[in-house]
Amino acid sequence: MHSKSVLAALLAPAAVSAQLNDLAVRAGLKYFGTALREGAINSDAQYAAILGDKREFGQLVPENGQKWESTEPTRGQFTYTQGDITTNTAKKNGQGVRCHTLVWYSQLPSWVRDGSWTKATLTEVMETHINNVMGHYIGQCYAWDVVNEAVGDDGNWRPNVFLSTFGTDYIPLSFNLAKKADPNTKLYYNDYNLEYNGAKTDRTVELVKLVQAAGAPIDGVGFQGHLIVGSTPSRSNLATTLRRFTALGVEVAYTELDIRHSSLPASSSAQVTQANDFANVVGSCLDVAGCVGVTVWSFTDKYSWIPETFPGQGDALIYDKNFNKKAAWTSISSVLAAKATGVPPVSSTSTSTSTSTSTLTTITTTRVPSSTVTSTRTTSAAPSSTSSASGAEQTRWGQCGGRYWTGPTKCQSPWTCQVQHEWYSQCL
Ligand code: 9MR
Repeated sequence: MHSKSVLAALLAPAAVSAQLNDLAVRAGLKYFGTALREGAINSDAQYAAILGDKREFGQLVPENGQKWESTEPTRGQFTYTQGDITTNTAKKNGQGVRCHTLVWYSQLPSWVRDGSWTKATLTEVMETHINNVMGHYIGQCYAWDVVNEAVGDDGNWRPNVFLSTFGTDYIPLSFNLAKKADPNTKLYYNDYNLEYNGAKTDRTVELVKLVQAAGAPIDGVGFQGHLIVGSTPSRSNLATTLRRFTALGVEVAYTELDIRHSSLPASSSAQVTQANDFANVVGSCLDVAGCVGVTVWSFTDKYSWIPETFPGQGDALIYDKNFNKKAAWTSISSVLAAKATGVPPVSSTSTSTSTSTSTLTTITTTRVPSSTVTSTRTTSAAPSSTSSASGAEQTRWGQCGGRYWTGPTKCQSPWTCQVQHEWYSQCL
């Protein structure tokens, strides 16, 4: 290489893509992550390629592989085949891991759930389980969801074998056992519907105080973020709710984010709403010191728990079933880039000068076409930063520019390359 170009390469800023984890880190978060579906990673190469790109997802969570029914289906017999899929994938790709979950009423084998226990015998069972599982993954988990979903939807303590044996004492007990098993990981309480700031949220505030009052360690609260398009709270209300917990001295994160359409197919305006809902959730995390990251509960509509649980609903994620980036992906990218660069999202088609949240609303609206999205795009959703522009034309919705972008800069007709922000131009 010519010495001048060597020098130029050395002096160039580290290549940063406009992908979500890179932007999230530049925006001050620790990661942007995704759940890993154990059944898909070895059978779906496109899924594996996007999930394994750490510029896009800096952190993985096993969707099911570390749960009690997977790790200790029979008393005293531990198996890590499923859980290791995630840690091995993360290791291979240089990604971090959130670990999920230890003490939960669901996906709990019947030998625990239906056993007849005293405090002493159930303590022994919990201690053995926590020691083994945390011991196996020691040093690999940024955080562990120690207790999951201990509060019912009505705000009362959720009935389960742990509550009936110990009362709420099982909660600080679980955190104490976890601390002994791995003193260096972050210990989280994790639940859904905390975002609405209602009775369930109040009880969860009480839970954190109860653990702290018992002298047990708790480092974080996970907001699962299983939300509904059009019913997602505003960015400022979400931030207010997150702050109820950071005020108690714990960190917070969105741990299982998805925003489902309640009927399908989603109209184009519902897709705009979904994009704005995602931007508001991610934006609220950016607005709160102590919100460390966002994890989506799978990234593609091809693999999601929702249709099984809520028939007729879904398309709740940021890539569609064919691995095309959705408007929701773009809106998240915009809100992260705005924070990363200190520049509110701007659009060549927007003249708004209002605050970043409402500007984003305007911009996102301009990004989504009036017809139903029927993208036929087949390009990789994670374009390589080393690919050449060499005359190739990007398809509708694809990236066509932005700082450090080295992929195609022209769009297929009739789409034109529109600047969304410094980091991202898109064929629209
Ligand atoms: O996504 C998980 C799905 O594959 C399982 O069938 C389901 C069983 O309960 O659990 C799903 O993940 C849940 C997570 O572990 C805890 N919060 C709610 C998630 C969605 O149900």
